[in-house]
This record gives sequence, structure tokens and C-alpha cells, in this order.
Amino acid sequence: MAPTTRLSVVASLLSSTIAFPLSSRHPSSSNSTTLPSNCTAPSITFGACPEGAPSQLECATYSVPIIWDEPEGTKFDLGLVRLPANANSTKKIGSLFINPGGPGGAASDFIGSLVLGVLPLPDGLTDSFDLIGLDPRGVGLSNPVQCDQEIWAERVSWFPKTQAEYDTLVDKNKRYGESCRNQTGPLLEYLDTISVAKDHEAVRIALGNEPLNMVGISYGSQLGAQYAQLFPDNIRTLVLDGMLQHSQSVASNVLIESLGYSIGLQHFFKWASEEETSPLKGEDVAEICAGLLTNASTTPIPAPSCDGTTCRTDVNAEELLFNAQAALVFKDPRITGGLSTWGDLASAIYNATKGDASAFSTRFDDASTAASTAIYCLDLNHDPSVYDFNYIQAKQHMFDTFQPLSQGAGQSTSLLHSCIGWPFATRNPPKKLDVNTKTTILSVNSDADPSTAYPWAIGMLEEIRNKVFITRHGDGHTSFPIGGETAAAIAQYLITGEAPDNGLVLNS
Ligand SMILES: *[C@@H]1O[C@H](CO)[C@@H](O)[C@H](O)[C@H]1NC(C)=O
Ligand SMILES: *[C@@H]1O[C@H](CO)[C@@H](O)[C@H](O)[C@H]1NC(C)=O
Ligand SMILES: *[C@@H]1O[C@H](CO)[C@@H](O)[C@H](O)[C@H]1NC(C)=O
Ligand SMILES: *[C@@H]1O[C@H](CO)[C@@H](O)[C@H](O)[C@H]1NC(C)=O
Ligand SMILES: *[C@@H]1O[C@H](CO)[C@@H](O)[C@H](O)[C@H]1NC(C)=O
Ligand SMILES: CC(=O)N[C@H]1CO[C@H](CO)[C@@H](O)[C@@H]1O
Repeated sequence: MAPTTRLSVVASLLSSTIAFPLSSRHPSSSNSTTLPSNCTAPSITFGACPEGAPSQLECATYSVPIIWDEPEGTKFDLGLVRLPANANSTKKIGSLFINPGGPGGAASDFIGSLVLGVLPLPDGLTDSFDLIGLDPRGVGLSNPVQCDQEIWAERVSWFPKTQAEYDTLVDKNKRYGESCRNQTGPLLEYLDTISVAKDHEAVRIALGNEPLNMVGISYGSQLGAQYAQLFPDNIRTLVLDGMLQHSQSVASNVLIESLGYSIGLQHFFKWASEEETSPLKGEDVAEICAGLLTNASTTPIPAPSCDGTTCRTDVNAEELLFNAQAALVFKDPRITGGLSTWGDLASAIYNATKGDASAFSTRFDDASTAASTAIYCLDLNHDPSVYDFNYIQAKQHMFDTFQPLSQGAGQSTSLLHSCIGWPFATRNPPKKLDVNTKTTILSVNSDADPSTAYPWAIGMLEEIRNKVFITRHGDGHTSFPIGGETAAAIAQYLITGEAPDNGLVLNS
């Protein structure tokens, strides 16, 4: 958000013994018609990474079919990074995949940010695991989605108030999608999360066919849950942190996310008026924000740091609302620069009251936004005859009534409104899962998450049979990346294979 909220945390850098001993466990791959079904699948050889990557990282590629139902068809290369386990470790278990969400977030960047110390690495993990950052198809090192930035830059409303505004939005979405297909190639039509889950299965097998260890963060939790539905017997440990529920109606989804966003805003308003370092200390921050929105709805606020090529030269009210969500991801200073933390948001609001809204300006050059849209449009129903102007109006009425603070803004809304009219068929439509694993899945959510809101996590408990659910009582989006007690509990589970007590509530 700049990267997308659903964690682009790093957007742009940016049994007591083991429950299932690796040696005796040789998982059979289900779905054997579309994936290598034996242990002699080609292995992966790691080598040097492209210049600029942290020197501790190793890189590799792995070729997979664009269309998993056509395994002999055209292939492309997935890219992945590995941070090898500490060489002196006597406790190595295997590989740990980490997916940072987005969709559109690069796992390679996330591993890089752990290596660089931008994000804290929980104790013990690198004694136990090689950390694997497999960039999902269409992202980062894996044939990244490319689209026409000029089409993206066309200013349309995600809250269309007339049929004409709605038609303009749908036309833009269609042309943008076509431009992505033109610039990315046929892969653009096969970026759905089921294909991504199968890619992870192929790489798991190629890395030695040991049972999967994975942390799925934010949208990565949907990937993890869909993987577990497809390959329930091939998992040692799976963490779903910041749970995205893919099965709700669109109306429920957008409402739940915008409610999480509102709760995040309310907590932020209080924090920003009390926090010593906040430029808004002592102010009524809610009132300031309401004033900014009112002003920007008549006259967009200038963004003097933007020249119109990489970001827009001014910011209107709806852009303020949508773009501020990203800044609620990290309460504490973590990543500096841009709109990354609550402190940055306070500074950005202060600047906007002085006539400089640059930090809120919509970016045109953000690769994760293009990937996010292209991936999620294949996971969402987007038929304009269902989500027509009448639907949009009724939905807006719902927001006005139920959600006056965030007004319905949030990533679920921006994705839906970027996908209506998308020119490529949905491949992974929202559907309730029935995840039935032998291993216990660890589900985690913060109760005040401003993006993957708590009701999604509760909803997901219906879809997973064998799970433990723990809560972080606190602000910000997801828990693994912030390094508190919850991250430590996650690491313990990954290392020992034993889940913490069901219902545990932690304060950091
Ligand atoms: C194992 O799978 C690979 C990839 O699908 C295939 O090429 C190979 O022939 C298989 N080997 C055996 C022994 O079945
Ligand atoms: C093992 O190596 C890591 C760095 O790779 C180092 O931080 C740690 O102190 C070493 N541990 C032992 C027991 O030597
Ligand atoms: C995509 O490519 C087709 C065929 O070359 C072309 O007709 C069309 O204008 C392009 N569309 C966009 C939006 O780039
Ligand atoms: C607010 O403006 C100051 C002064 O120009 C700048 O240093 C700071 O980075 C701005 N804040 C944000 C979040 O962009
Ligand atoms: C909104 O605009 C009015 C009139 O220009 C100005 O006095 C006020 O400070 C602005 N509010 C904010 C929050 O910037
Ligand atoms: C996509 C797919 O083929 N899924 C199947 C994988 O294997 C399991 C167990 O055999 C089936 O239940 C899924 O339908």
C-alpha cells in the first residue's frame, strides 16, 4: 500500500518433539494428475542472487506450467530466495515458507527485510529452518505483472455516484486488464490462488518432499488455507496470521474490512492526540480528519512532491480515505519512509493540514498494486451484471448507514471496484473451505486489525477442522512481523510442532 494493505508489510523494499518426524514421513501428493507425484521430481539448485540482494540470500528458479491442468503446456520460471539455516545449528528441521500477503507482496522482499533487520526475526527460527521466500506467480522474481500505468493513472471514482461514473470505472478496469495481459502474457489469466497453492506444492516437493512448514500472513493466510484444502496430508506446521476469509458475500467482506479500518482509525485518533512525538498531540484528530475530508471533497489537496508521472499531483477525499489505510499496518516505527506507520500517518495528516498531501497521493508506479489487482480479480466474482450500478448504490447506502467513519473504504472495496468488468474469467470464486488436516493449524488474529478484521478470523474457524486460535490484543495488521509475544508463540509452534493453548490472548 502505497502498497496494498493486506500486508504489503514490506511492500517495496522493500510434541514436544516433532509431531510428525520428518524422516518417517513421506507425504503422498494428492492431485497427482497435475503435480509431480513422486520423490524424484527435479530438485532445486540455489545460486547467487541478483545484485543488490542481501549477501546471505541464495536464489533459484523453478519451472512450472502456466496452466496446472495442462502440465505439458507452456512453462515459466518461479523465482525464490533462501536464507539457509545457521550452519552451526544442530536443530535443523527443514524449510519454512513465508508468504507476506498482498496479494502482490514479494516473499523474497519479506525474507530480505528479515535478513536486514527491518523486521524482527523470532528467536530460534534460523537454527531450525531454511527460510524460503517463493514469490507467487506474477510477483517479484516470478514473472511480475506489468500493466499500462497511464491507464491506472486515469482518475475514476471507486464510489461512483452516477451511471456514467460507473460506466467509466468499468471501462477503465477492462482496458487496464487488457493492458496487463498485453504486457505480462498469458500467465496473467492464471494467477489465481489455487494455481499459487499448486506452485507451492511443486516447490515443496522439489526441495526434498518434506512436509510443509509455512507462515501465511494476511492474504497469505488465504493461500495457506487453500493449500491445506488441496494438500491436507502434506503439512507439518501451518500458521495463518491475519486471516482473510474468502467465502463471504462481497457485501459482508467489504463491510467487515471497513469496520476493521474504522476501529483502527479510532484507536489511531486517540494515540495521535496523546503520543508525545505526534505532531497532532493535544488536537482533536478525528475532527481534523473530518475537516480534511470535507475540504478535499471540494478542492483536492495539492501533493507538491508528485509531478504527475509516478504519483498524482493532488489528493481528493476518497483517495485520502483509501490511501490512509496502509499507514495503520504498523503502530510502532518499523519501516521508515512513506506512509508506513502510525507516526508517519500523524505526520502526513499534519502536512495535509498545511496544504501538502503528498504522502497520500495515489502512486502509478507500484508493482504490487498491479499484481494485487491482477491476482485478486481471478479470485473474485466481478460480473458487471451482478455488481451493477444499482448494486453499487445499495452498497453505498449500506456504508452510509453502517460505516460512516470509513465510508466503506478499504482494500476489499478498492479491489472489487478495480475488478468489476475485468476482462478475464474468475478462476477461484469465493467458496467455503472444509480444511481437514491431521496436523493442527495455528490461526492468529489481532482483535483491532485494520485490514484482516477479527470477524474474518472467527468466520474462518468454521472452515478449518483441526486448529488452535490465538488472539493478539492490540493494534496493527498481523502479528508475526512485529516480533512480540505472539510472534514468539508462532515460532515455538513452528519449531516444536505443538500448538499453544486454544483461546490464548497475548498483549504484544
Ligand atoms: C517422477 O516424476 C517426474 C516428474 O513428474 C517424472 O518425470 C518421473 O518419470 C517420475 N519418476 C518415477 C519413478 O515415477
Ligand atoms: C551460530 O552461528 C550464528 C550465526 O550464523 C551465530 O549468531 C551463533 O552465535 C552461532 N552459535 C553457536 C552456538 O556457535
Ligand atoms: C492489447 O493488444 C491488442 C493487440 O495487440 C491491441 O489491439 C490493444 O489495443 C491492446 N490493449 C491495450 C489496452 O493495451
Ligand atoms: C511531512 O513534511 C515534512 C517536511 O516537508 C517531511 O519531512 C515529512 O517526511 C512529511 N511527512 C510524511 C509522512 O511524508
Ligand atoms: C479546511 O479549509 C478551511 C478553509 O480554507 C481551513 O480554514 C481549514 O483549516 C481547513 N481544514 C483542515 C483540517 O485543513
Ligand atoms: C483441485 C483438485 O484436484 N483437488 C483434489 C485434490 O485431491 C483431493 C483428495 O484426493 C480432492 O478432494 C480434491 O478435489
